[in-house]
Amino acid sequence: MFCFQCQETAKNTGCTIRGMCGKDETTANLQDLLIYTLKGISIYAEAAKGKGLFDKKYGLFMVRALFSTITNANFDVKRIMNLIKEALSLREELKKKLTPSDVPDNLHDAAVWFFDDEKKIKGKAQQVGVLTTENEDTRSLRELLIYGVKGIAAYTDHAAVLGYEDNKIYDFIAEALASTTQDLRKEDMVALVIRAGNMAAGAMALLDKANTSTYGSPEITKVNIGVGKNPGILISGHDLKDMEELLKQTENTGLDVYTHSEMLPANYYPAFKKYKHFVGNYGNSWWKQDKEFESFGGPILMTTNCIIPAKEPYKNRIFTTGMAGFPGVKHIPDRPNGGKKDFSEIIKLAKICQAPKEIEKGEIIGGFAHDQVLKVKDKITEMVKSGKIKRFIVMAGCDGRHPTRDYFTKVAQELPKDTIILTAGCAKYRYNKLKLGDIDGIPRVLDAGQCNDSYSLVLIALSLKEIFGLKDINDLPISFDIAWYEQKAVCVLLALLALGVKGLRLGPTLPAFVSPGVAKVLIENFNIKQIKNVEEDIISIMNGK
Ligand code: SF4
Ligand code: SF3
Repeated sequence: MFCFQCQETAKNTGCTIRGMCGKDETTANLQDLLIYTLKGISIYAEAAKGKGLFDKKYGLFMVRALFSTITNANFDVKRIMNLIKEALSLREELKKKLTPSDVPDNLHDAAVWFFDDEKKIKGKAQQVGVLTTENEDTRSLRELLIYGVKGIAAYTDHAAVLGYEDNKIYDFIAEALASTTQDLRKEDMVALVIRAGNMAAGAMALLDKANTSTYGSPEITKVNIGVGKNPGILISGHDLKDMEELLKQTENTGLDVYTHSEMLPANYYPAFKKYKHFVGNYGNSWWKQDKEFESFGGPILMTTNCIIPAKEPYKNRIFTTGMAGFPGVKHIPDRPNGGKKDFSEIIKLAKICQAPKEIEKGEIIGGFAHDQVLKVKDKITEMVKSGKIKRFIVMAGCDGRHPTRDYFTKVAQELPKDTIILTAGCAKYRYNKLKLGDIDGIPRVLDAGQCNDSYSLVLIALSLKEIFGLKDINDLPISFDIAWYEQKAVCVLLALLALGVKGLRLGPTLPAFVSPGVAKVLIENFNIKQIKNVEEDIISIMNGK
């Protein structure tokens, strides 16, 4: 196996024996083959362009399959194997719809390979990995594009679950994947990466529309982080439809519902706040789940990433659904057409569990998505003009295990008191429980929501640019100090670059999949920097550098 798609990759070069995330060799190789087979579908999708043959069915399948390969989403060999078989059958179906003249000569192997024997499929899976692209810069650009596309796919799937789809996104995903089977010039590959950034912004906008039209605009909310006396169900991941159905099915059962990690922002939505048994958030970001799931005591529902290999104390209480999966962990099947998921097994189990063990007390505040922040834009503008707010620092992104991520806690603590931190994603857990105070009633940490709600931060920045009559977003008193871990953060990063953000800091390390040659392009065009140390970075940030 060879996998270097996330920030925790071994030695910051690549996982080769087993993933640092716990992914085993067979799963890693099969995920490579799944991507490879999606490239095959994409080759036919490109050939079918403009004929209306590559319809939503294929697009949505590709999106869900890509989602299953995101870090910490799905470790289940059987599910990945089934997705490969389905991909092969959809590829053949699409191919049959084309006339021979549509199909290019010398088809790439991704478009023609076929086995139905699982042993042979596993053999094939060993031959199609990332390292088959020999040129380091070509490999780097292809993978940067694919990882951005994986993030786009995750957000697109969430929007589709709520009934919001956009064919343009499906078409782009097919174009991007097909491009990685061609020998393109570096400039053309870079251009595709930038287009992926635009598409990423589009996917986040679509998801924002889906979420806010369905559940209302997030509201500024104090979220309880303590526990009640009833047994509870803990829900994690990013899928709001699962949240809705769980809340409905647990009403009047005597059970409480708590969010974990990236589900925390569900607490900000009017449609969820109305449930009395939705009592708050339990715990921190994904990597603390081994301890927190143990002390929670009740069932846990993982709707998406980040799941880590399930530990003994809670192995029989954890469930996956959607594209999440782990071998030996019970999976709640997809909702039937027009129907609902059935969470009755989780509810039954919760009733015989103990109430959660308290690990902290108090409240945290969030819900500063675009709608709420833009309502007070006049006040914010005034505070910037009068010098009460000197600078905004966007510290969105992902959290991770590595101790060097302390950097983000320390930056939050040591930034001057006249700065505001804008955040989204699970990166916030590095500082959202610190007492950082407020500026004239505006908290110094404004949490917009999940990682996809970075879109809100972009809207806020673009609106401030208008208000101040600036031509360039980089002329605003805003700095970007982004924490990354998995591929959704890559998607958010590409969106920021496509929107013209320059001088962004990224950490704790630069991605292993960015070759020195590609790093040079990113530095020359976007002045991307790796985080250094707290003191130097704060000085530079405050100087707008
Ligand atoms: Fe390694 Fe990350 Fe890939 Fe897991 S997802 S195998 S930790 S690079
Ligand atoms: Fe976190 Fe996995 Fe990325 Fe949605 S839950 S931000 S790491």
